[in-house]
Amino acid sequence: MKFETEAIHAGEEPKLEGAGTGDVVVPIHLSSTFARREVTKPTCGYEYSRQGNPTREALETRLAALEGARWGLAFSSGMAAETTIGLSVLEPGDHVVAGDDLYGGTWRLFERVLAPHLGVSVSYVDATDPERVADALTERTKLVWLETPTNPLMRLCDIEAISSIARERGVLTAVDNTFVTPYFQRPLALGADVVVHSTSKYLNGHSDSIGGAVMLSDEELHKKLKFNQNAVGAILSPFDSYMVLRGTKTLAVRMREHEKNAMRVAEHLEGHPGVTRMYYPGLPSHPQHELATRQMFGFGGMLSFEIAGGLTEACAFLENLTLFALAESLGGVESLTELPALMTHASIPKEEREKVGVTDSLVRISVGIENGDDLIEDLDRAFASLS
Ligand code: P1T
Repeated sequence: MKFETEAIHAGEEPKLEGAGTGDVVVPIHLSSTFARREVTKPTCGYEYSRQGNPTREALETRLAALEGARWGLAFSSGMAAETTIGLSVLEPGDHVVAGDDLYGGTWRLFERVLAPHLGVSVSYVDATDPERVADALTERTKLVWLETPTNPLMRLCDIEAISSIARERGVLTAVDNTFVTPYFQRPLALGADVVVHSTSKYLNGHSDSIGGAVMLSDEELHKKLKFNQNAVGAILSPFDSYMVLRGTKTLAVRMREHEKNAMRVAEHLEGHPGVTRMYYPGLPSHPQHELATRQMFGFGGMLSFEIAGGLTEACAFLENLTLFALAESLGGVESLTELPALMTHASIPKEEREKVGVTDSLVRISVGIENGDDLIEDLDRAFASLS
């Protein structure tokens, strides 16, 4: 089946046999526990909702289908998904190679939690160059962690090249596919071992649920993740599972509209006197535009730019927008904008983030699916108010 069809049907086929009720939409199974006839085995396959829940399982089937994975697991947040991967793959003394442009919360998890409490070390490298990843691998490296496109600088990592380097050395590659979703990029088909998502973003798509997901095809690793997810309790609730199931049904149409508007906004901003640098992989001027056309089926709805001036101009611009909400997060139908340096990436020390290019004048936009004319008008008005 094609993507649009899987997005609507996978995991949600009506059950007309046996005790099935023919629901076209999977019900929200709120029961926290499940009765059984015999002490030694669960009669209907479920024991307790932390361990397994029918609504969550429907979502997990859907998510696996969309990423071309054998298994999906739905977590209480993107960070819960990342934490569970860390706990399942890493042991004290292990080493991680991570891209140097990452969501601030991921950096915080590595530096403030996994490094001090699990005793692992993390090297951050410019993963736009696969050779730098190769050079950073050591005998103790267990995991390569990539975001592509990166948050917030929209840089790309060559998933195929990096996964193949890592695999040769017996190292797992995990790709955070939150920014473009499986509609535009399928990391597992390019050789990655694990895909991670914040479903709080495009997969749910309506800025009204926090969740995370992991998709993978390795049986051993799936077992470990499932065990650890249950052990630490990092599960998505039945209600949120339903929300993400509902959201994924329109993922394809939403992503097409996000991209159409993002391209329009990117082209408009690229020539704007108030903008000194644009970051959108769909623009031919993006240094990795060729990789973008090869690795992705589209360019997504996220973009960043450097505003002329500095922090003062950036803050004034953001505060003068009326249609774009000034808010963290991304991937909802409504346009959002933010200042990574002081918002989503504030947990990274200033010197670290500036080394990578996350400056005080970097503005990030999650382009929504409103009418493009209205978006351009709002941006132009906010620029005009600066002069
Ligand atoms: O917020 P949560 O669902 O826990 O997901 C964390 C996360 C993981 N990976 C990426 C690439 C992300 O962007 C995020 C969350 N990011 C934001 C809230 C943000 O505004 O960038």
